[in-house]
Amino acid sequence: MTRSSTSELPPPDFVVVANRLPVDLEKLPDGGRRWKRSPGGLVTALEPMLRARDGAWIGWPGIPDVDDVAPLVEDGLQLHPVNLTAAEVENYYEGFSNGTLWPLYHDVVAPPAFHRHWWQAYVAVNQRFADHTAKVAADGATVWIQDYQLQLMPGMLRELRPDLKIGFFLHIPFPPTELFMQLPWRSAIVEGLLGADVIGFHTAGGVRNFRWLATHIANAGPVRSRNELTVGRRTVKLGAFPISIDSAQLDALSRTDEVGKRAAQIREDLGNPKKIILGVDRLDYTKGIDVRLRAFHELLTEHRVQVEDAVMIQLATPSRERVELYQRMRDDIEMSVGRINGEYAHVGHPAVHYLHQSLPRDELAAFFLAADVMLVTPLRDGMNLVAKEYVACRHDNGGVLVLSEFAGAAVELTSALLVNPHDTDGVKNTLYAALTMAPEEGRKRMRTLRKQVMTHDVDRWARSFLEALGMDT
Ligand code: GDG
Repeated sequence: MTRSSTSELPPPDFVVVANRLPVDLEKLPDGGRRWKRSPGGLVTALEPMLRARDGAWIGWPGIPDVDDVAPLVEDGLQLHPVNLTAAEVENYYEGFSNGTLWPLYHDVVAPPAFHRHWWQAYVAVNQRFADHTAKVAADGATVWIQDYQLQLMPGMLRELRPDLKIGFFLHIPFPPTELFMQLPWRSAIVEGLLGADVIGFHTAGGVRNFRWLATHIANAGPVRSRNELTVGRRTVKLGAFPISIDSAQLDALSRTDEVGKRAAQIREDLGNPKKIILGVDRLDYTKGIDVRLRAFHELLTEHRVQVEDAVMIQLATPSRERVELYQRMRDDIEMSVGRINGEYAHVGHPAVHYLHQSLPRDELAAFFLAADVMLVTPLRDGMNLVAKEYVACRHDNGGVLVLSEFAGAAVELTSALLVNPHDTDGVKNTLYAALTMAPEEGRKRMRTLRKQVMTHDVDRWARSFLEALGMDT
């Protein structure tokens, strides 16, 4: 990694703004600090375009109260840290973003909390991001703002810099209007978003919900077409841009000898069961981990599945651990795992293997390759990349994907076995159908799924959004 100061570079004409930078700042025991890469799908997709254009990324470096961190350049990419105080992390991030917006936008599967001091922090932090971006971006630059933490920013930035092209993409669902209307600050959010030239959602449902709100509770004028609104003298485009993964890279990784051998080893370590059932999620109450544990438990209780034949693995990445609701949910899930194992495990053969850990990417690919049935059962999910990653890893056309109708991915992955996660009998019977599916039908479905995932990757997603914004990709 080559690093230098940003003062040597021209102002960027392509800027990505997200709550987090693609690198994390870490405090060392000796009081020093160092940067650590935190690669995610978004970074992989946007990095080549950012580097090709002297691009910049603006975001929080992940630890509070560090206002002395200078911008840096990493391999040609400018990184601009925005500081958050410890109180702002609590009120803007854990509070308004994850305690109000996250549950509200996920169909209130947990009750959202409405606190005025959380909202005030959200306004202040969005303004800081807007001020910072206004200073950094070149004349006429393209600015792409990411996700629910920064919904006020498009409007704030337009006030400061009307010359910019501003795009906004929401990574989580945009909720039904009746639920959104609960939000005391609903008009401010819709008007903030309308500051963008293009507002992107994962699905057409999100577009519909937003269009209704824009014309009923905010300052949008007549609808010019299904996907265009008039706001003052501007036209705001709305669109469904289903995000994806780096499909080719994951396909190649899963074809390596190392991953193939590791998948075989996992199977052997589990005692060569006939079927391996897998779940992979951030430990979040929206992901429906409890739903699939219940379905598996009932299949065991009804003797339709024997523990000698089928084993379940749940990989749960630690997430939002400071939030009380997440701590309680973790306890509940761990209690269910304990109960199922208490009733059905044999010594040396648990029914459910549960890992509350984050695993390296190649290890994850090996689990995908080893799993006969992949259970993706969120109560609501913007897209769900895990479903697409599973498909990308199945170069052998093996494996069956069980997918919630309430994940954005269900719009594209129609050859999965689709389930309603609120219907326990439905999930249970579908899991049973997946476990007993004729291999030829499984392969046929997987081939169709792979056609979709391999041709619709994250690069295509980014390009289609940026082209809608008028950028020459
Ligand atoms: C939000 C929206 C939308 C998980 N465990 C490990 C690990 N992961 C990786 C997965 C996947 C990612 O994390 C999770 O992505 P999801 O899409 O499933 O879910 P969210 O984190 O909730 O993402 C979602 C997404 O944004 C993009 O717009 O699809 O709807 O909620 O890539 O593989 N990665 C590694 N070790 C793990 O243990 N390395």
